[in-house]
Amino acid sequence: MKRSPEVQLSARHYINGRWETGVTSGQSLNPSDLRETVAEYARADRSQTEQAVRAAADAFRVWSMTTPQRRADALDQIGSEILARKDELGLLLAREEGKTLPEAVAEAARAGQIFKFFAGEALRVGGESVASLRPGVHVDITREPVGVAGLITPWNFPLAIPAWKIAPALACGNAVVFKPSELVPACGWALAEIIGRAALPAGTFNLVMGSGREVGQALIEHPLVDALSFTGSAATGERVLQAAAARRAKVQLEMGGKNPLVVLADADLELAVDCAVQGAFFSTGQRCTASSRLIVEAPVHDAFVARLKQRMAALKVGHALEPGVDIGPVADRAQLEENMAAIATAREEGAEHVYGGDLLQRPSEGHYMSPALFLAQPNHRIAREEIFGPVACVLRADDAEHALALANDTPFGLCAGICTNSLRHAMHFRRHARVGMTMVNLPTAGIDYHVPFGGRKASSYGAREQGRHAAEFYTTVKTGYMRA
Ligand code: TXE
Repeated sequence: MKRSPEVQLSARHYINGRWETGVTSGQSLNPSDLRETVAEYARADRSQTEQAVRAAADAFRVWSMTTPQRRADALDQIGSEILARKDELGLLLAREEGKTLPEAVAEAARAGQIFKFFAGEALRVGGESVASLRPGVHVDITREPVGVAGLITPWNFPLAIPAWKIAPALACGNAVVFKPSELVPACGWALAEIIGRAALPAGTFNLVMGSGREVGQALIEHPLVDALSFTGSAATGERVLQAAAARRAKVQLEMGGKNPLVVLADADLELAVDCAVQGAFFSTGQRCTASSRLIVEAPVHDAFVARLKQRMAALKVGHALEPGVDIGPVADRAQLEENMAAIATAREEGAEHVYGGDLLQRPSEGHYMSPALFLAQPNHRIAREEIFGPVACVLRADDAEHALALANDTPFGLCAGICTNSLRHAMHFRRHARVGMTMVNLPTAGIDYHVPFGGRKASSYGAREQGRHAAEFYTTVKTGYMRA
């Protein structure tokens, strides 16, 4: 097995164009091998966060007046460097977050592609001209940058999620203060290190690391932060929303999911099982788009469960850098404990255990567990609450209409998938699933970067992320009237 390198990074904040040590420091560990410290990182307090916000507010005056070409060139340079270094960045990601090396390298490449995409978008921020109701008057509608964007990200996609917030923010002319999750500071730092080389005016992009309670809270409450984009838990999202609303800041939230994958009796069963395995268990189930509710029509229920169980037994759980591993470790101890507690609750509530859900020993000490599958009732907590681990349940549906009703019976509304060979059922499901994204004969997880991402209900709030729609959040509309 390939051993992870022993290199330990020293990750500092990036504030006003300078690398700064923290008020205190912390360590990130490799969840595949807890003996390995991945990074020693700087932790900020409120006053250091304040410095970053002030630097961004000053830089905004300069950056917001740069030409689209300048912004496009900077983003293109960042994207090129990420792509050129995707293997190295992927290795760091796999070591720090625990997703398998191929998944991690693909995510690093995705981050590069996102910067490239928004390099183009910097040139395309436009407006419209409208005939006025009054003679001799011209009306135009333009988009301007919002100001300082506070970007708060989780640990599960430590390169791609920051990229899909930072790139559109900069493309539209905003200044950025970026706070990555405490679990993955080295990935945040690696991105900042590349962005720092793109010759942006000092203060245009700032990285501050540290706790959510201190750094995150300081950012969401700061009166100079004009826009807040957050991805993480529902509880923290609620806090961000309240803080933003209290001072009328623009806000965008991406939170959890409890995404259904419906399998109808006419589906290609092999394809449906593939979709379930990929959607529920890859990336260790740590995706807000994970298929954690598998809703299966009665005639194929037992055959589906039997095949899925067989496939699960063949999945290899292990060190993220080991070739052939399908599922890496859980990202940290707290998440592993939550997964185990959810499994215990499922058993207590009477969900029928089908497979897995056990702690596993591997040659290196890490947060390993086998993927878990239960047969559940719609009222079981395993069928209602986001677990954020490799844990899925199967719900039995009487027919397609019942399957749709079960799919919508959730507080969440991020993504919903259906496996069917019927165009009629597929179209009906796409129209009536109360979510932001639908998938037909595809896993619920796995998205394109050039189209909108986001959901409804408890999953998301505010404008969509990604693609051209990202400009909705990172710009503000101005209507100009003029008599010539
Ligand atoms: O989230 P938090 P965590 C869900 C998933 C997981 C749970 C906990 O269910 O088990 O969230 O993960 C910052 N003010 N998702 O603890 O705490 C924090 O430092 C401002 C789903 O990582 O919400 C981090 O940078 N910021 C999700 C970010 O918020 C604060 C992906 C997210 O942390 C803050 C990850 C505060 N008061 C977890 N407190 C998805 N939708 O994909 C914390 N933060």
